[in-house]
Order: sequence, then C-alpha cells, then structure tokens
Amino acid sequence: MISIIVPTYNERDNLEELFSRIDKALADREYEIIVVDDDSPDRTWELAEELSLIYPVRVVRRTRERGLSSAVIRGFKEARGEILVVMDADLQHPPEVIPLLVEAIERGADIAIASRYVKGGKVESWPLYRRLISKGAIMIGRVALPKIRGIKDPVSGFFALRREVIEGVELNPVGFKILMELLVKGHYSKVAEIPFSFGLRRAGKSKLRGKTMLNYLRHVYRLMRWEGEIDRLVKFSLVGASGILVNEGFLWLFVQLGLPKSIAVVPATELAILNNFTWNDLWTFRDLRRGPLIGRLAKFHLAALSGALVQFVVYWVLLFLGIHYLLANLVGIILSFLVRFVVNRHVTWG
Ligand SMILES: Nc1nc2c(ncn2[C@@H]2O[C@H](COP(=O)(O)OP(=O)(O)OP(=O)(O)O)[C@@H](O)[C@H]2O)c(=O)[nH]1
Ligand SMILES: [Mg+2]
Repeated sequence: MISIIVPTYNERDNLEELFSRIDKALADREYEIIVVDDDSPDRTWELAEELSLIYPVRVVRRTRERGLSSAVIRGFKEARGEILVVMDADLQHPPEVIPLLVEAIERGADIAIASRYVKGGKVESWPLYRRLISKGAIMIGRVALPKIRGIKDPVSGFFALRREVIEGVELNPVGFKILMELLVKGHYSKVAEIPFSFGLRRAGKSKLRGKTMLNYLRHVYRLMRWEGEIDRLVKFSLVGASGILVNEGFLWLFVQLGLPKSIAVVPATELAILNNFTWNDLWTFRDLRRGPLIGRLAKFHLAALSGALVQFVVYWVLLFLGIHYLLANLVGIILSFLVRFVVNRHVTWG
C-alpha cells in the first residue's frame, strides 16, 4: 500500500484536480491520501472530508500547530502504507510522476526523489533570481553536508521512501525542507532521482516567505551540528591556530640560526602544514582516514595551496574594488580557511 501525504494550507481550489489525477495515476494500486491541513481559513479540510466519500482520503485537521515540515511528520505518523510519498497540493508536483517514484522504490531504492535538477528535469517559468537562489541553496547544503553531496535536488518537496527509512528516526520540524532532514538522519543506502518538470502553481497563493532563506541556513547549521560537522570545524580551527604558533616559532628559530628572513618562511610554513596535517589526521578527521597516508598528505598540501590561492585572489580583487587592505586580507583569510576546510573534508578525508 502507498500512502500519499499532502500538507495543505488554503489549497481548496486545487484539491479536486489533485485527487482525481492521483486516482487516475494509481488506478491499479492500493493507496491512501493523507491530507494534513493546518485549519485553513478557506476550509480546505472540509472539502477534503467531502471528497473522502469519493477518494480514499483521510484528513488530519491540526488546530494548534502550523508548519510544513511538522505537517509532513504528522502525516508519516498517520500513514499505514509501506511506501510513503510526500507532495504539494498545488499541482506543481504532477501526480503522474508518483508511479515512477514507486517503481524506483520497487527496483531497490530506499528514497526516490522527484528531481528538478537531473537530466530531463526542469523548472517551468521561474525568474532567474529564484533559480539562482534555489541552486545556491542546494550548493551550500551539498558543501556543508557530505551526506547529500551526490544528490542533485536534496530540497525537493516531492519524493517517496520506504517506511524503514524513518523508523526510529527523530525528525526535527525546523525549516521547510523535510527531505534534507531525511537524507541526513534517515536509514537508507540507495537514493534514486527521477526527473520531473516542476510546473506552475495551479491556484491559490504561495506560502513561501522572505524568511525562508534564513530558515534554510539555520536548518543546514542544525544538521551540520547533528552530523558532528560543526565539531570538526571547531577542531580544524584549533589545529589551524596551533599551526600559526608552529609557523611563527620556527620562523624565529630559523632566523636565529642565520637563515635569511625571505627564505626562512618556506620551511617554517611547511612545518606548520605538517603539524596541521598530523593533528587533523589524528583528531579532526580521525574517523574518516582511508587509503595511504601519503595520499592524504598530498591532498592536504593541495588544500593548503587552494586556500592560499583563494586568499590572494580575494585580497587583490577587494583591493582593486577599493576596500581597505587590512579588511581585504581578513576576508581573504576567512575564505581561505573555509576553502581549506571544505577541500579537506570532501577530498582529503572525503
Ligand atoms: N499543513 C501545512 N501545509 C503547508 C504549510 N505551508 C505550506 N503548506 C503546503 O505545502 C505545500 C507547498 O507550499 P507552497 O506554498 O506551494 O510552496 P512552494 O511550492 O515552495 O511555493 P510556490 O512555488 O509559490 O507554490 C502546499 O501544498 C502548501 O499548501 C503549513 O504551514 N502547513
Ligand atoms: Mg507550491
């Protein structure tokens, strides 16, 4: 049995078409639709109840809670099916794609995502700025959360999963992006992405608010913390600080020993890199060590080099733009630090 969870808020004008198209798409299968409505002022819940005489619909009307993710989580609790599908009510998610998601699960996927960003998928008529925001948000998520690195559309609101994926998993209803929460916390091994065309909202108004982006970043941060990635970032910073001491100490020593100042910086920096590598390998990324040490050491140097490159390029560009040189350098240093962390996390210990 398939349970289709549809969170709704003021979606009255979309329900009839939604249900009839789902019914047609799943004609030869056993399914239920669970509408989780947050007491919509347009009485979506009431119409859904009326339509439950025709279609296999159950309605959960929540009067004390609001929020998309918590509505989906509530839907999971009510669902009786082995396969759970989540979709919007506004017909931006074509019901005809549901069988494709279900088939992907039957072929062995644990999670099947209806994806806008794999080959064959697309977004109809979004202005450029919304496309950029969407792509940018996904990029941030993929860089910050290694688990979703390989997934093209980890923030899709349209997906299917096996019930086992969420069994025993505590899902946090923050943010708008319940799929990302599942991809980080769920129990699964195989994810499939099925292309689809994200259409126009059929009727009614968008609930997307200005706060969404900030909420998204908060969500990514919480998931990073949950994954231990923030701990790693802190350890990586402490190691970096120890590297500064090593660098300065050896620079002083080599100059005392008579090396020219212009040359002494080179071995001092290399020793700092070796110091940082050692602590990061034994501490920050201890659990992620794989393959030969020499390979990691080489990649660590590559990361240091990329960091340095970014630092100088940013410095020169900001200088060119008329920014004060000390501020320009600070921005360069911070970005270099982040680049080094990301390259090391994904490549050296990826
Ligand atoms: N239960 C519940 N459903 C919600 C809530 N907010 C949004 N929804 C539903 O979640 C789905 C997605 O919301 P949309 O407003 O379509 O968000 P969107 O697709 O990102 O934005 P548009 O492209 O403008 O449609 C719709 O079915 C909404 O009715 C909420 O707070 N509670
Ligand atoms: Mg929508």
